[in-house]
Amino acid sequence: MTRPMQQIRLIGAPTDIGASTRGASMGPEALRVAGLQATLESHGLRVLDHGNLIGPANPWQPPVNGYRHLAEVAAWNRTVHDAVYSALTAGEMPMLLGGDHCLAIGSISAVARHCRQMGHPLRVLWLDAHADFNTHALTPTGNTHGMPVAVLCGHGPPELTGIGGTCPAIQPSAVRQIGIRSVDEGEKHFVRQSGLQVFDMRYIDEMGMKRTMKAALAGIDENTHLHVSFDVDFLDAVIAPGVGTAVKGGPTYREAQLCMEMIADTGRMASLDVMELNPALDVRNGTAEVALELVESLFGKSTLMRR
Ligand code: B3U
Ligand code: MN
Ligand code: MN
Repeated sequence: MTRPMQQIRLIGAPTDIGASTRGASMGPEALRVAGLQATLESHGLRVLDHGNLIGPANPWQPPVNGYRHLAEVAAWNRTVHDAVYSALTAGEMPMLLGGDHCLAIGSISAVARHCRQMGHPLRVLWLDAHADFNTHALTPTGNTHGMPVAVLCGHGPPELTGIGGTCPAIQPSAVRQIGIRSVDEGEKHFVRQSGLQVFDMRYIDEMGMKRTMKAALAGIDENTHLHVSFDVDFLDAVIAPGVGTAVKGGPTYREAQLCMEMIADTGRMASLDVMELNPALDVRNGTAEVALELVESLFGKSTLMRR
């Protein structure tokens, strides 16, 4: 923990409006109970908890035209957009506490808007078991937490693609996906067609996490705004059972830790989402604790002084 630190603004988004399982709405509180603010402060970071955003309840209805709860998803994402954008405008580092991953639409569209205004190149690191690149035509579930990357790249309904003021909010070339191991059939073709750079588990197995992260971070410079969208199901299900859609065969604790440390080493992380934590499926809040330990690594916690 060496850098002079920007203030971190915690923004809770307690909803599971885009998810397939209820319970991610309790994610922000689980991170607080695990000691998020005090732990970060113990490393000398300045942290302000802005509390929870408010949005529509989850009506738990079936999909309509390939989307579940589109109006409510749009409302939540507009609110998240505004909260993240005002943190960035205030010069603070937004940390969005999800909530399901559909909320990355609001978060990253705000980050992209800020980057356009400041003239900063944007790099999005998408840490996830899933590509989240479905559309209403491709989705097997209608759940919008399987769609945020596609929406941000301009593929989706205008009430979502337009939230950040410009459609598309980002280009696929800004994104690096890491840890991917569950992609639906139609989604696979669309990922390939879009040119997204995906470092899937096979890549990580063959190359190791060190080379994976070197490749994912290549090309960033001192102007780059690095946004990390951390879906907790990125982690192997053995260490992180408290997520709605756990998938076997993910990064181990050690691989995930190295991934986070290498991100920290860039000194460029300027916004963060911690998503999909589901305390209803967790054991003694252990997944929140693991997520928090990895967030500490993201902010530069290391075993020894680094040269
Ligand atoms: N691809 C599936 C499953 C899924 C995506 N993201 C999560 N689950 N968390 C879908 O529903 O689109
Ligand atoms: Mn996700
Ligand atoms: Mn996921």
